[in-house]
Amino acid sequence: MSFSGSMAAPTAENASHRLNFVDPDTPPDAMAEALLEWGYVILPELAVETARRTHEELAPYIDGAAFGHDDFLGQKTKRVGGILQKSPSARELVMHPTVMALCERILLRYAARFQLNFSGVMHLAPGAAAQALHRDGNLYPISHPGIVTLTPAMWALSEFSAENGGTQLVPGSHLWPAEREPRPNELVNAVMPPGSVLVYLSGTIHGGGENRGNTPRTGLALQYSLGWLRQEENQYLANPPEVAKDYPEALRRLIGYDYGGPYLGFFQGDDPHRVFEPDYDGPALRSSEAVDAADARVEFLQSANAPLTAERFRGERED
Ligand SMILES: O=C(O)CCC(=O)C(=O)O
Repeated sequence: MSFSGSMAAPTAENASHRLNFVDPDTPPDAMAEALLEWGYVILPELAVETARRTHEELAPYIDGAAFGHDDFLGQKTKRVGGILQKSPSARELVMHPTVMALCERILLRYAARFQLNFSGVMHLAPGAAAQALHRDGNLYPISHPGIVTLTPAMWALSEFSAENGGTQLVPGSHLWPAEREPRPNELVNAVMPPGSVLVYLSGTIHGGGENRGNTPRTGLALQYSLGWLRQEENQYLANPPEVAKDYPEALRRLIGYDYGGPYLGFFQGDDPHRVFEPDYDGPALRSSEAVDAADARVEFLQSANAPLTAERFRGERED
């Protein structure tokens, strides 16, 4: 399969014709710039084998899941959460270095740490209706347009097509005024083969597509958020210490067994990582040098509504 992308800014004219495919080997700064420009990027076939294993490990849970009880959750959509405990391979996807590089460049502007916010399968059976378009950032009481609070990643575990409900997106909508509604020709479907990932922003308008085909569309949503925000999915219940102790330390920290910033989230006055080291007997500092150093680079928010644009991101690197 070949992909044609474009780094030109999205307009109503080009949005319906082109998808913002970015070669996974693109340097992370340029990838972040494309994400900030379009509000999303699709990285084709980034982790095909890991996604295949993840799908296989999650299949029994998807089979046993119930359909949604309302239109937003989808009467023909199955959802499965707590993915990390269920799928060892998903633990690799959640820490994929390319996705981490994007989160670092965007979320670490506003927080000393970023964290896993949500893990969930979104499985659209044939006949699933299109979901209402929305911005994930509306989870928090910060009006749009504003800072980036989330960088959601949607991994294609099956093929994503326009026919089977590939996520609908509105390119450029992360910078639109809140009241602007998309016209039909401004919508695109994320079309991507299994193992690809769609990464978008808290302000990007999107929603599950309509599945007009005869095979299910299965996506794995892994969302990341600023470390000082409450996580959408309770990661400590989804991954209690007796389970998380078997995960790599970097993953434990990513799901929240870490500071969210200086003085945020400590345990017994210290790094929450301490829960895995009962004999630890260091000083109870309520922060660490690494967190303090990261915090020193965080923008102190004069306003949560100052948008992060690609121009600003590019200009700062050129300075
Ligand atoms: O299924 C999808 O493609 C997106 C679903 C979504 O955005 C949601 O459930 O909030």
